[in-house]
Amino acid sequence: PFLINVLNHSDFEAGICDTGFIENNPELFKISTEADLELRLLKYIGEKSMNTKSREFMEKFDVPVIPKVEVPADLRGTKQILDERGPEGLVEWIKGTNRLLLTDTTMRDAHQSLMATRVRTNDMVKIAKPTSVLAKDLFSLELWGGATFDVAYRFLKESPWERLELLRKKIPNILFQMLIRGANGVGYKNYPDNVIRDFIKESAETGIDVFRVFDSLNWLKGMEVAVDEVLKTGKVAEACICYTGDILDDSRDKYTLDYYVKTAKEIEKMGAHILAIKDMAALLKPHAASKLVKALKQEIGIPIHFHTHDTSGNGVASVLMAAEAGVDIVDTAFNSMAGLTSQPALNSVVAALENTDRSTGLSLDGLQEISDYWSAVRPVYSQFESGLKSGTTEIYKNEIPGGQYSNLKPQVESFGIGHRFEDVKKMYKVVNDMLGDIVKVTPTSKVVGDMAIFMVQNDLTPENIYEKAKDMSFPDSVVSYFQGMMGQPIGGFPEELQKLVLKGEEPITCRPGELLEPEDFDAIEKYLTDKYKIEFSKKDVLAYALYPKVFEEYVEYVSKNGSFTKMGSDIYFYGLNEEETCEVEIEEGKVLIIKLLEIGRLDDQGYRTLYFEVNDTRRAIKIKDEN
Ligand code: 3PY
Ligand code: ZN
Repeated sequence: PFLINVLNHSDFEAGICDTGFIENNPELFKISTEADLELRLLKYIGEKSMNTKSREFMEKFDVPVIPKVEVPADLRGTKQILDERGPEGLVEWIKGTNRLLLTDTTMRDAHQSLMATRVRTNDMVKIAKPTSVLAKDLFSLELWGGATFDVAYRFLKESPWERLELLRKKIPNILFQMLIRGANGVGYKNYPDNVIRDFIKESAETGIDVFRVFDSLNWLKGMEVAVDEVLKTGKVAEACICYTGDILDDSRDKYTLDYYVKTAKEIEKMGAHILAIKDMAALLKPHAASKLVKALKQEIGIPIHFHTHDTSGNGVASVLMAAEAGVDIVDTAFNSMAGLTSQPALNSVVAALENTDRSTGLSLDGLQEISDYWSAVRPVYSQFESGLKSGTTEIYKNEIPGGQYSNLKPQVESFGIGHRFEDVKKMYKVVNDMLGDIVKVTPTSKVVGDMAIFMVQNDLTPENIYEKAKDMSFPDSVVSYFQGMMGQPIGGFPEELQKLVLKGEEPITCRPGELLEPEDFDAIEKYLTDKYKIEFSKKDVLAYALYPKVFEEYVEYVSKNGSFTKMGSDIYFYGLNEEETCEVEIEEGKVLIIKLLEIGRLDDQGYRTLYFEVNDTRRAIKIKDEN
């Protein structure tokens, strides 16, 4: 690139150059970083174009239409209510509102549960402004937390913090909500208290308003630190009862109506502003939803927010019955991103309640445009979908959470036993029974999933495991669970199995945070700065504290290959076909028009030359053919 800059320089062309030419023209080097950016971009697109098997699907992608909107000068929403009146004022407002309030989960749980959390920031940012106008009467947008943090760094090579900042700028009027796994933060294990506290502080400062906090065993101690910290930030603390079992089935006596009411009362006592019923595996049947909400409404005074999935096909029915029973807020997703393992359909709920006393106040025309946008975005991610084509009542048996379902299949495949997915699902229930019927949600759902895969892989059964697995080491998550590092399950651990897994090690019974040394953030910052010779923010340090390996791999990837966050997702995943053109924004306002002219013949070293046209200039680049 440097040589090109020299040759293109006007002084050089005019022959006016002496020995000071290079020293006097520092821009020669500046342009070279741009050329370098271009080179890395072509390399990325070239590799995808040549080596992605499913590139032929490209033609089927429609260009998503971004609705045109005028932003009114007085655009207001729930965010302004919180900012002006504080969380207590917001709670009063919710209580005084009779319309059913809706949360849209498209940018968090919906894609987590449908397509393994792979939706990229770019696709979210494009629809952000229209969402702020056309869906201004939503209660909140759930768009952060859960698995999005990890997946953004790990698979999409983008910063989840940057995603939050960008969305916040474009949506100033609707509450932003995140899911936080209590002491497990946005990870799969307990973290030291100062990691949880500082993470919440930083998230609140960056734009999160409503923190939905849960514990994966409904162990209230596991939520205490997180709820306490949210209360300190002045944001909204929404604490969960995770729903499992079936309150309509008298033969299941572990998770009864009384159990949920008692837990909800304790949550109210903790100081939570809102109670969430977190039905992560879509087990709360319509009549059970009505029964539970009615009972809770009688026993607690804080608003109730209902979260469910549609895996059984009963999701909208459960939402409507909860609404009739007086629930305040429900989670839904725009229709094209709803249903099955995702949330019940937002537009359908809005339509169903029009002209009733629980009418949502949202306008269907605008919501349709947003749904159409997501409908065109979705096919790009089809490679990550689970293949589930219809609602299934089998979920009432295996109790697999929606967010885990779309991940479980690739996980099973990665162990080379993809053909035994059905066996793994059956084993999931067997393992749950072996553990004494536990609440299953991240990370305990992963414990059950990992253990189920381990059992299928090794032909283990509840009967032969004590003999056959005597000398086997169990998956890390299973060991950590039995050590007590994810908290204490209701009814305790099954002792014999615990002994088999721990092999003599003593489990803990206190809160893991009491034993974990506080994280030394300054030491992390020093380590990262010394190693990579660039500046790291508190956000980066927290990301490292949560996911050291994943974060470092992200830093290394971006410094080696560049950042492709502004590239359209079709190109990002599939590259270009010959003769096809795309536009890529390399920085704010700077766009490259890239055409793939031809993929050349295979040379004897296994490389091909790819010919591109970039803003009318021809470029050639050699790439290894991995096919
Ligand atoms: C998560 O923890 O990511 C979940 O979605 C749990 O339901
Ligand atoms: Zn969920």
